[in-house]
Amino acid sequence: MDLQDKLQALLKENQKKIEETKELDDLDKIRVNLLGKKGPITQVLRGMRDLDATERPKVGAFANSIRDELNAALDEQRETLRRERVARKLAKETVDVTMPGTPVRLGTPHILQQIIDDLSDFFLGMGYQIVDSYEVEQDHYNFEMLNIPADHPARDMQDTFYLNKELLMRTQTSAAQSRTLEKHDFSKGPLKMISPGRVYRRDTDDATHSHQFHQMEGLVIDKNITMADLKGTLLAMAQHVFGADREIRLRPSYFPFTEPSVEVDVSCFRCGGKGCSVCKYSGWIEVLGAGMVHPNVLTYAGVDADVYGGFAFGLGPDRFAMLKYGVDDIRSFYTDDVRFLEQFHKEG
Ligand code: FA5
Repeated sequence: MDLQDKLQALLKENQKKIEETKELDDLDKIRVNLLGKKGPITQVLRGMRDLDATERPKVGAFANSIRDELNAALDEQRETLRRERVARKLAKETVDVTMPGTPVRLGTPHILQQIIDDLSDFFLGMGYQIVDSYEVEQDHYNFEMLNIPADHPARDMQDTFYLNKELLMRTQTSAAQSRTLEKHDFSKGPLKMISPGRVYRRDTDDATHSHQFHQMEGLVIDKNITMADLKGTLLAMAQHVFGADREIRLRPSYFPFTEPSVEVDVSCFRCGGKGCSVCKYSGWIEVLGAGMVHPNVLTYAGVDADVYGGFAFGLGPDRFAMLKYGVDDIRSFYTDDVRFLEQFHKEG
């Protein structure tokens, strides 16, 4: 067999092999074996040394055309295999839009937010407006305007984080009182507001204290508001949150911005007032501070204290949630353990 026949046979045999190759990797191997330095074409071309000088260019040109044909066959098969591979991948990744989806686990509002939302709904229903106030507050509104001057001992119980001499993290939502009073136009009607939000104190964290917690302020100012209005409002609120059979009692207390001031207890919802571990066997649970707004607070805010008066209260949603759901550590609300929070899943 002369060289040309050998090359022709090589082409035939390999064209078939290339067409039958199913994997791109195998195709690469064939290319290297066939056209590489040690491949059969190179071997055949080495044989050209023995040819006549006149024959060499002819055989050389023929060898090149064979190599080109083999390259073309390789390229074509590569393209075919690549297309097949893409088609296979696409077929595998086809999305069946009729399949049911993977259910997404829905979250739920934080239990403290649920308590705040529920109380807000309750007070909205009684005609209160909801006021959002500053967490970074001026000493002026957090203390001075509430009848707590710089040297007042009541400040000791509410030490906080100071940003500078005048700015602090508010210690009580009562700071929202004067800001709202200053702006309120009494010719348009009474002021009835609640103001929920975070407050901060330099308290040491323990089971019942947190350095940041929530409060909800309530303030009602009009003509002829009496303590009976305060008591009626808080009784309705306590029955809404803790159950229709609840009673409340007021005990004398002291806040610089209310006079008289009271602590409000709710009859124990666990034992109904007989005495149990929840109410420490007293039948009552302390839930908030309140009182009739001190005339100084009204005067400082530019409201005529001889004409207007009213009541204020400040409650702690964290403590409400602890009591209502028997949570024994306030820190559970802030450590974001989903296993704890999921217990308060709210449907819808
Ligand atoms: C006040 O902060 C008054 N501003 C409340 C008030 C408003 C009285 C309007 C009169 C008129 P007190 O410091 O007691 O009061 O806090 C009120 C409530 O906040 C407490 O009953 C309690 O529920 C909650 N609280 C106080 N300190 C903490 C704390 N470290 N961690 C969690 N809750 C707290």
